[in-house]
Amino acid sequence: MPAKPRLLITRKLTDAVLKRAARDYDVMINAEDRVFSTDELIAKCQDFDAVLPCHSEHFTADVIAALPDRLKIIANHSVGVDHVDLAAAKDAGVVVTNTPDVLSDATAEIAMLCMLGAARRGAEGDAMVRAGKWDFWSPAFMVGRQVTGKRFGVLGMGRVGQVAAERARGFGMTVHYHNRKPLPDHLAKGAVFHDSIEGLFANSDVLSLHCPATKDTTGIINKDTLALLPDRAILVNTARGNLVKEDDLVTALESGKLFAAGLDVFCEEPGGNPKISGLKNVFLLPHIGSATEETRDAMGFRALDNLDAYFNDREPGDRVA
Ligand code: 8YV
Repeated sequence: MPAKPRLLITRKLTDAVLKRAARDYDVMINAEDRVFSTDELIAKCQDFDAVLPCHSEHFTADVIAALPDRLKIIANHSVGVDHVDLAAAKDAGVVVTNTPDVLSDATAEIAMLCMLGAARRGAEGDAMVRAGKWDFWSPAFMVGRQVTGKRFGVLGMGRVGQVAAERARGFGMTVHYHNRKPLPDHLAKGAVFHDSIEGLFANSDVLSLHCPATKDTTGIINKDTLALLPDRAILVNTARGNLVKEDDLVTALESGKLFAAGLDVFCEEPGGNPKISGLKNVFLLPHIGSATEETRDAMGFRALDNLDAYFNDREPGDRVA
């Protein structure tokens, strides 16, 4: 690399990542670690050759149009890229990269936590003990659903979905999935392929969402598709909130059509949905699927690997636009 390229890092990354970034780039960080408004994001980007954002920064077509000519790469610290208008980036000649693989284990762990928390009434039990309201016990007390032997349905059997399936097998579950195409046997590992979501949903005692948020998948969980699930199924979402029509989810949780839901993501973030958090049969987390020490380092390093490639005239390994 000639002179150090100027790099804007929009959120607080780990010390190890910032140390490496400062070694190789002329770095500006967001010391307050708060989300920039759209105007701030545009203004901040003006003096930079590259930006390393999180999913909290929205690179809409308008933002991309307002980027300076010198800024030619958005190296995301996320696997999801629904916060970036990829078509607009491509038209503007701005390279976009993401961080796949390195967060699959952490996110699959959170999917298991959400599944078990929902099935075994984890939030309800925790709240009761914490509030000093645990004053009764009986064999009929706090009885949940067991996942052993049940069917784990994966919508989107990509990298995270495959690890989640592997973890679910550890609980004695059988795996069903829907993708556009069946996986080769060595990746499917015996999981049953369904060529339609109708087929998958009808065979999912637990349905776990692992597909990206696109115009085709927005609202894919709605009153019609929830009706396809077996009665008393469990929904797990560690992917993106807008895959789910939240009002329809609330109705299904209130009616008992769904036994419970375990959710790490919401349409409104941060914050969540008060109609959902008012229910007993939910286990809720604040979008922490990839939030482990190991994975935060690995995501930051992967984003820097992509930047290093770009600034050394190599194709970034994780280019998505
Ligand atoms: C992150 C995520 O929390 O990678 C994604 O798509 O949603 C999460 O892993 C986040 O984007 C971190 O920047």
